[in-house]
Amino acid sequence: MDSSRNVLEEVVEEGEEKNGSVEFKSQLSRDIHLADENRKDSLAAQMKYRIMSGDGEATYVVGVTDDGTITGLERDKFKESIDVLSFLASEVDAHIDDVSTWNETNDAGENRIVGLVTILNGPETQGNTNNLIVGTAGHVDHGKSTLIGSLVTGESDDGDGGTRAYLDVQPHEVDRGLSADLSYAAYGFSDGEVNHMNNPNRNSDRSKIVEESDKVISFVDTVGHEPWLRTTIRGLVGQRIDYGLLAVAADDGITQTTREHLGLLIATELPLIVAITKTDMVTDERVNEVELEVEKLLRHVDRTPLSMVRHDVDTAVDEIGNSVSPVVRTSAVTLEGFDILNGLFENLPKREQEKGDFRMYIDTIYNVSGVGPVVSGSIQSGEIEQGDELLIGPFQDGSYKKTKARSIEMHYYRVAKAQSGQMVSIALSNVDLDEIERGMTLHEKDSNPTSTKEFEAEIVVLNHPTSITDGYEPVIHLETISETSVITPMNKNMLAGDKGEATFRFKFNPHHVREGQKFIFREGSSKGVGTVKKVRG
Ligand SMILES: Nc1nc2c(ncn2[C@@H]2O[C@H](COP(=O)(O)OP(=O)(O)OP(=O)(O)O)[C@@H](O)[C@H]2O)c(=O)[nH]1
Ligand SMILES: [Mg+2]
Repeated sequence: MDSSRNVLEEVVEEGEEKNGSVEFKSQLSRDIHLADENRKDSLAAQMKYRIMSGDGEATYVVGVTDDGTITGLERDKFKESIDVLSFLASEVDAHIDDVSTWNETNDAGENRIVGLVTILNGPETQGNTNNLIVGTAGHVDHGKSTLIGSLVTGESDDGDGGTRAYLDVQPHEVDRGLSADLSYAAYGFSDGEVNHMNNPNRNSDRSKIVEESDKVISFVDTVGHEPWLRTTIRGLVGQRIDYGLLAVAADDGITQTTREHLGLLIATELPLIVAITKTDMVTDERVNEVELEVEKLLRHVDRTPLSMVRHDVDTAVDEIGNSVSPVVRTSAVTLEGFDILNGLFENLPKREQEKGDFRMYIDTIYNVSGVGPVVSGSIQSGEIEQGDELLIGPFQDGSYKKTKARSIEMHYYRVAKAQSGQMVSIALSNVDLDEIERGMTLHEKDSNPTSTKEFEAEIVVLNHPTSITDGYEPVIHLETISETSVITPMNKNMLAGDKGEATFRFKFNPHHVREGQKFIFREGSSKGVGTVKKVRG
């Protein structure tokens, strides 16, 4: 128990003054306190009043009844109460500055939590702008999730799926030992120290990383299992990834999936780090052999391998780019190579960011009860501030609709502002959950966003069993858009390896498409990459 418990006792002793800045709450729940507009408004008004009474600072005592009886709350209910307070604070342009907690044992001998929450007027300062987004790729079971799990926690793996559990959280993933959806994790650096997480599944651990680090590394962990290629592509083209991290297991070596994922990373022009994983499982000779294979493969796609056995982190940081790719030997069991990876992530620069109007492609849509729809994705350009009016769309008829950013979070950490290259979740108002779809965009309110059904592109056919002719209907993956299109090549009958021009028409919905965007198209085993040349409307 915290020795400063007398702080709590003093506050409780003084009680809730009618005109003061202290408010007691036994419990706050989304369903009761946020679902009803009247109740929500009056709680927000009360908070505003408390903040004013305290000259910009209010204290909420959570787990204590109006008359000062300390009842405490179970962990989940306490957390939900804090979430509700955080939401109310954002409604009145304030933020939670600090939460102190104490453990109480109730009469039944159960462990309960009481907390003192300090709320300050004004929005929170900007979240971490110094950040990197790293996307994983590689064959199924080659150790992607394990590498990320061990990196962010600093814990070694048992070689039997121990640390990937932090990334594979859905029951069917745990059962089968396969990642089935994208997962996200983060760790950070401050003053040369690594800030690890104890448990990446705990939202509070993730928000702490953002709060405490000078630089935050966010990972998008993709999936290696072939049937989920669509998800892998979504992870690699749908976020503003700064670096790709390709895992190649030292025992299996390079596989067809390795080649395929490398192809995707190269097509999207991402700088790349190759991690040879599981070095603890094989002999040194075998590791050398796999590294040679990797070097050969990289040269084949016009990248120069930079062996981290022979070069240091500074050299890699200077040289990495679209031509040079560092190759690092790693083991999640012995933690070989982890210093090098940490050194790289701490020092690698973020890719250049687009300035201009705010724009974000929506990746995932959540419903948070009492709050409404929350969308997540990486900001493509510009800045966003809590309270900004935005446009969302395009809808079926090509139109956009007004919405508003009620609040913004980075890895569960509430921020007042965010900018291009950051991965955020944005709570929206004036729009219904079932109207929003992945692939839609958010824009600054006066930016007049376009909507497109048809565009011209320059394409390269990577793999196609026969020849591409009119009427071929591939799925286009462009940012977070993934939709069937009808292709009309300018030069008929393009074969694998051919370069040319083609027109694409989305089959169902219009989307926001911009000149210069890169995309991937595929149907079955055939694939190609393209660059948008002209948007036709
Ligand atoms: N010995 C040893 N085992 C490892 C290492 N890295 C991963 N493993 C084991 O390899 C298995 C597969 O690892 P995952 O991290 O799930 O592989 P993945 O690439 O994420 O697989 P998918 O997400 O399904 O594509 C797990 O049982 C891990 O414990 C390592 O460095 N050494
Ligand atoms: Mg995985």
